[in-house]
Amino acid sequence: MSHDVRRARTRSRSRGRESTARSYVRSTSWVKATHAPLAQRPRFLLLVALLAPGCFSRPRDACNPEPRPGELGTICGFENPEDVEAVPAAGVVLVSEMRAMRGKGSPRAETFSPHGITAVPTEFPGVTRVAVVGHRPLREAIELFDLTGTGADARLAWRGCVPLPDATVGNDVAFAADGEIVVSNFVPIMEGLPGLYYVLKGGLGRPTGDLIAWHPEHGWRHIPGTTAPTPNGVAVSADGAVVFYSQTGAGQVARVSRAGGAPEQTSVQGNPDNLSWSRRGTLLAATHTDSVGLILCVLGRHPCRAGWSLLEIDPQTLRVTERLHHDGGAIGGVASVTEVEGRYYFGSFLDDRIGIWRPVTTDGALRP
Ligand SMILES: [Ca+2]
Repeated sequence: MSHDVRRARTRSRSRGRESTARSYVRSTSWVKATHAPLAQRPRFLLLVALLAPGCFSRPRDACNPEPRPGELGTICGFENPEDVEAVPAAGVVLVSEMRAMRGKGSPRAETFSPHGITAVPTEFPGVTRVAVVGHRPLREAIELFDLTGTGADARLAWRGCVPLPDATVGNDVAFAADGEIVVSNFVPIMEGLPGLYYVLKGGLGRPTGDLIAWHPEHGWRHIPGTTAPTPNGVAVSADGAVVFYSQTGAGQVARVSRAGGAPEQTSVQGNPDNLSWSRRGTLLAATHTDSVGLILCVLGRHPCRAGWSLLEIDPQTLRVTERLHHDGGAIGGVASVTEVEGRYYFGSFLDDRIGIWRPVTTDGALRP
């Protein structure tokens, strides 16, 4: 079975289905606001981008979407593809294009700035529920979609949104088995100098946020004990009891009861970003291993050649194994990974391409 790679673009004018969730936005009026002038919008890192104009490195080779086993390939044509999410039932990999991170270029009519993605089957055959962390200028919210169809006929239809609490900025999102949505609250604000302050504070290992969770019956709650430096990737265990999350600024991945408590942490190389589950029930993490290179990329160096690694983490022991390291030459600033049928796709919040890799094994699985 082949897998198309599709962009998680919203069918923005589709009418939201009736929902019993009071926090859902049923009106399409927010979507109509997408045509507001972009010039009025605050831009995260615009200031630092202006401080480093013309910071370009030499162009890279053309993308190679069909690499041989063991080679890292690339698929071009994306804008800041921060997160990737395989949906095997639909034969696709969803890609979020966090376009606001560009910090340059022409204003866009569309204001949707998707960040973390997650997907879960529904009780309706052929329908997958997709949750996406969305940012300003549209709004800070979890946007909900239904994914139907397969392959080239796969479609996303917007179904509603859950606005985030004040003074929270989401990064990644995961569903729990009972329908609760768990979100990493990265920092209180992302825009301007205050946003830069919190990112730097997290980079120094100081707490900037926590995990928050929303349920249709209870609304938002903070998960006790999860305050951390720049909480980032989120994954929930299949039974919903345990949440795993990256503490990017601390260089750690943590495990905590979904009810809250004292997290157990494991140190990893670099600064871990998004998390996902492998087919065999281990955690996959993309981690940034070149902090200086990454800062140069954030300051405007393109193409981005910041190195990264794919880590595999045992959810029981929290033992960490590095499965792949890359110097960033083909794709840099990798922030996410998703596996489907032995292929690994990589997203990057600073690049114009995603990565694709298949280990040199008979079944594509990572070696034990
Ligand atoms: Ca992330």
